[in-house]
Amino acid sequence: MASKKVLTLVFVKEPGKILLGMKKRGFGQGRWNGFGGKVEKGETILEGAKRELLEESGVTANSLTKVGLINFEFEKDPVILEVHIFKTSDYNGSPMETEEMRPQWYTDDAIPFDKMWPDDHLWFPYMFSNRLFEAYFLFQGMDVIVSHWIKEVESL
Ligand code: 6OG
Repeated sequence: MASKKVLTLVFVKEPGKILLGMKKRGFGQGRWNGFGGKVEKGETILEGAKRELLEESGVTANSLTKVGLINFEFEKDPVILEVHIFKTSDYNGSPMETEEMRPQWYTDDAIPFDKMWPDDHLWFPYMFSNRLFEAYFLFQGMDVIVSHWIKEVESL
């Protein structure tokens, strides 16, 4: 039986640029990504998203905007990752390096997709044009997308 793990992923956005973090350890190590992790028992998805952003980047989000929802499946792994993606331009604090992440600003036209999860370049255009989306990706290992779909949605 497939089980689900609920995770969050948050992008800090300024006009023309986006904050990414180099994952220094654990799942996705060596790749640039947003900030996030598992939602814990007793907290909402939004609370989990804000907590992980603060823990991993030192940034406090006052509000978060929904971006998309992706279900990731990995061949031969019964666990489905349900990742809730948000962005924020409404935050306090300056990004700082933590044990988990090394933050760095990138301009919107110079996103390092070759050093990110291979799904990202497929759905970043939705985020950048403010189109809400749902998506599914089936991975073989960490580098190969076997199948996927993405659709724009009215609400999440
Ligand atoms: P921890 O296990 O470190 O949280 N995540 C993914 N992000 C992208 N862009 N693509 C994927 O493709 C991902 N799979 C997981 C969710 C892991 C963090 O990595 C994100 C979490 O923010 C497979 O707690």
